[in-house]
Order: sequence, then structure tokens, then C-alpha cells
Amino acid sequence: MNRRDFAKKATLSTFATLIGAEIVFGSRLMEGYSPLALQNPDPFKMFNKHKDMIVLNDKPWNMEAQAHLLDDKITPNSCMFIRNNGLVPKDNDANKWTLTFDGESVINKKTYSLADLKTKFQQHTYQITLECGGNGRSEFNPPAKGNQWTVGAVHCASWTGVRLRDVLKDVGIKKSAVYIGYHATDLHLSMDPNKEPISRGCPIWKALEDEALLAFKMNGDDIPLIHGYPLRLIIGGWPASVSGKWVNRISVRNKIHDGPKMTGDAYRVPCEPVAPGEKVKDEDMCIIESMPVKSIITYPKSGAILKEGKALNIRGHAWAGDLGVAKMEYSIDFGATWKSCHIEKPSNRFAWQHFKASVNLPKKGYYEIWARATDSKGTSQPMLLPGWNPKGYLNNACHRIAVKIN
Ligand SMILES: Nc1nc2c(c(=O)[nH]1)N[C@H]1C(S)=C(S)[C@@H](COP(=O)(O)O)O[C@H]1N2
Ligand SMILES: [Mo]
Repeated sequence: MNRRDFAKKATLSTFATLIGAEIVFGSRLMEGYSPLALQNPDPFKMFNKHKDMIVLNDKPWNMEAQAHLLDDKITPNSCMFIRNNGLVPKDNDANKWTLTFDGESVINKKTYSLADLKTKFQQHTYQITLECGGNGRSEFNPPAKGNQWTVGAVHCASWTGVRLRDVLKDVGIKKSAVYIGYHATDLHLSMDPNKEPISRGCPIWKALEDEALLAFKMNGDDIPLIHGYPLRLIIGGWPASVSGKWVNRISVRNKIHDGPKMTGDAYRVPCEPVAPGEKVKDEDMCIIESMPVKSIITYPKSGAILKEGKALNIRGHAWAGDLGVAKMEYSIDFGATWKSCHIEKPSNRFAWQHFKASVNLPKKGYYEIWARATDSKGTSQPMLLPGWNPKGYLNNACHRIAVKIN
């Protein structure tokens, strides 16, 4: 049986039911999505994305990676997922760009040009894992509305900029400061200029961390427009929605920021666990903070067909929000037994950690390889979907790939 036949058969039988056809050999486009040939403009060309990226929505643009596209230690632009809540801003002239600090808890409102930021403050570079809070949403049942992310709404790029802390110090903030909220130039889907598509933030202690950046470079170059050119907030460990793109204003608040997508079901989960499908009162919802421990197998590609008698070298990455990853394991028997992987130290806090293992698959046949990370507090990934929540956030269930030994 050649690879194609195997793929077809597999999609119809085992792979499809066990892992989900979408992940293994799924079509690149969601059901009901118009064929690419009819698309104008072509998002793959427009955003310089790899042909294996998956388009989830075009208004606004949302695209995700597949696991095998995330094999690089530092994710290249071509394989970085895109998540937009509104329309990509058009007027992004870096020479005219300004960043204003305002809010109840600034001593005086202050505005910087991009050149001010670049020349007045020391520059720092960090690798930061950014995962969408809704990564893995497609598995929830009852289903959650929103982009049906599978595993690919995560990336770890290298970001260069100035520390938000250094700039906040220069601005001068009052003792009353508890939270920051970003504002950006993307347009609300309604095209109403008075509405913001998203304006989120984090507690002031988080904004003052070394790795909290106002970034103007990604992987050594100007940030691509779709990822926030010319200025982006980078906050590691928390849902990527905190890392505002196209940022032109930061409000220093004396209360929890209350911009769009800070309230209701957005980026919030039940404070106490609920049954699948249960209605949750607004006051019983809590803002997502640190993301949970998670990992992804990036090599081999799920569906690989391998020769018998050769060890299989698997690899991938693991991350754990504000924590580190202390242990990485794999299983080839559906979690009955686990063996350890080699896991590297992160290049800096909030960077994903690379793992590898040499796997012996004892005989011919179909295997699933499962990966499980454990964070520095001893909490592991669940093998099955964790707690249901109305918007389908925080699915950190173990990733698994299917391989066949011939
Ligand atoms: N201004 C602005 N910033 C934003 C968003 C947005 O829609 N507008 N989306 C957020 C969300 S929900 C995510 S997951 C990340 C995605 O970043 P990326 O598109 O660079 O991968 O950006 C965040 N920052
Ligand atoms: Mo997101």
C-alpha cells in the first residue's frame, strides 16, 4: 500500500476516529470554506505563510499551524498562527507611530514616538511562547463557538524591544496602579471607529516582569504587519490575547482593565468547575491568568510510515505558562506506561523547551505516540480533555501522533 492509499484508508478508519481526521490528513480548509483558487487575495501569499497552514476564518483572518510546521526551535513567520479579532489596520507608518500612556494611575499622560522608545531605553530580546487561550477548542463538547483551533495556535518567536517596566518608570505611575490595558489600531468588524475589537491587559506585577516587552522586532526583522507591526506588547505565560498587536496606547488602571474581551465569557472560565454545557453566571467567571502545562510533538508528522527495526527519534516542545517544564514523557501504549524524554532548559523564562526521545516500536503495526509534560509544581497534562468551559479555553490534553511501522 503506498502512502496515499494508506492516508485515504486511515482517514476513513482508525486515524479519523482516534485522533481526528482534521489533525492527521485533514483538508487545509474548514468545511464550507470557499476554495483557495477563488480567494482574492491569497492569504498564504499575503502573509507569507506555509502552504500547510490552515485557514479558519477570513473575516477576520485566522490561520493555524499543524504540529509538524512547529518543528523549528524558534518559529519562523511562515508557520506562526494568526489570530485577529478585528480588521488589520492599514495605516501603520512607523515614522508617525506614537505610544501614549494614560489612565487613572499615570502621574502625567505621556507620548513616545517609536524612535523615542528605540533610543531612550535599553533593548532586550527574548523567545516567548504565545498560545491562544482557545488553542484546542475544537475538541470541546458541547462545542464552543469561535475559531475551531486544533493544536496549532501556538508559536515561540524571538521578540526584541524595550521593557515595559523601563518605560512605565519613565512615565511615572501612582501607587494606585493595579492593571494595564492595551489599545490598538485594528478596526472593529462593524467598521465603527468608536469600537475596539479587543483591549486586554494584565496585573501591574506581570507588566513589570523582565520579559514584558514593547516589541518592534520579531526574529530579528521588523514585525510582519499581521503580527503587530510596528509595535506589539509581549506578555509571556498568559493567553496570547494579552499580547496586543498594533499597540498605540497603554492605560495604567486603578482597577482591573475593563476593555472589550476582558468581561463576560471572553478569556474567562468558570471560577469553580462546571458540568459540560452548564450555564455559568457572569460573577462566577474568572479571568484566565497563567496558561497550563502543555506540549506538542513536531516530528515525525502524524501519519508517517516507517520501516521496521529502526529507532524513531521524536521531538517537540513543551511549555507551562508562568512555570517551567520539569519532566517530559512519552507513551506508545495509550498511557499504560510512560518513558522519559530528554528535555532542554528554556533559553529564557517563557520560552518553550525542546524535548526529544528515541522510541523503539517493537513490531509492525499501528502506533500512537503520546507526549506528556509536567510543570515545576508537579502538575501534568491530562490525557483527556480537561474541564469544559463556555468558550472552550485551556485544553491542554496530551498531544498524540499516529505512525505506522511497515
Ligand atoms: N490589537 C490586537 N491584538 C491582538 C489581537 C487582536 O485581535 N488585536 N488578538 C490577540 C489574540 S486573541 C491572540 S491569540 C494573539 C495572536 O497573535 P498572532 O496573530 O501574532 O499569532 O494576538 C492578540 N493580540
Ligand atoms: Mo487568542
